Amino acid sequence: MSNAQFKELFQRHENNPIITVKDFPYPANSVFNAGATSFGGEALLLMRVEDRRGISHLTTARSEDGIGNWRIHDRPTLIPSPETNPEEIWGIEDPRITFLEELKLWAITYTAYSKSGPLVSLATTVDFGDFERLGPIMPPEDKDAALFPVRIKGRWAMLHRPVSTFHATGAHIWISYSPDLKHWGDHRILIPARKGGWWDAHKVGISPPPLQTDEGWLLLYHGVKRTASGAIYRLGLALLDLEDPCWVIARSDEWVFQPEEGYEVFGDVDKVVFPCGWIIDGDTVQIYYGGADKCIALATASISELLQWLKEHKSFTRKYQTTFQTFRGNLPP
Ligand code: BMA
Repeated sequence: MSNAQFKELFQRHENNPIITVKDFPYPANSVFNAGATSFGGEALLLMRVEDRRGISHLTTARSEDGIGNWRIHDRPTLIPSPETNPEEIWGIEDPRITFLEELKLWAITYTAYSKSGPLVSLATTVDFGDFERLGPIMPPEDKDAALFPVRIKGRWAMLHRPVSTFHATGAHIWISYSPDLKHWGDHRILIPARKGGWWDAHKVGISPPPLQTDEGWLLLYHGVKRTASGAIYRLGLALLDLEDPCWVIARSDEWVFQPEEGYEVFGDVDKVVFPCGWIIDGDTVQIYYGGADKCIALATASISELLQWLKEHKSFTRKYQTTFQTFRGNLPP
């Protein structure tokens, strides 16, 4: 598979990067890693903005076509609130937005940077003006959380990425369940980081929220490879069973998108592509990703092409369910 073929899966927009701090109505160091959704007939981004102290907050941008003429909120939309939520003392980061049809609201999972490390917090909104904080839902260290949009067999489900001090095994994508969005359990490892020289050895994490397709839940996830000159953040695909997402139907061996353009390779953190949101329009998905922790860029892809590619490139043909037991003895390499 050549890089040219990867480019056919994801087309970078010619105006990339589509948002930088130069577009900002107030001073900031960087804008990146934005959650995305359709709101009021427009594209809405909830962007991670790092201020000039190094602390992140979230700010909305709206656009009719999701490409240009972004209307950026003239001040931070959701700021860390350490007085009420001490876990937000060092900022709030990397939001993933899921519309929960049943509750008629948007749920936002984000990283709260606490004195004990990053953790997963949840807030809800109906208008992206006022937000209700539900507080921390996973203790540190945990991040890269995204909700499924519907209940699975009566419970809410969430992907997330805890990190244990037992580093030997790497940091993996887990799935957990909740009756009420607040109390989470039935935790299990879903997509393990591979080992050795793999592009997704060491650390993996979900990127945008799971996307419901006829063939299963489509996942776009990031994998981190450590090299002598630092980490490289690339993207891969996986597919989960629609009825029971504990079952992994497919996972790509190869990455499908990687830092190549200048705005992806050079920034505050070099060689990072980091999507937190995508917006679906028929068969087209618009993927909003952070470039090198400095800017926001856009790529588009065809969902049917992604599914077809995954079918042809998956690393195994049987479904597997990851449990603690199989994790020890019976994983893909
Ligand atoms: C991850 C997250 C992202 C960031 C990436 C690269 O751990 O913190 O916010 O984009 O590292 O620095």
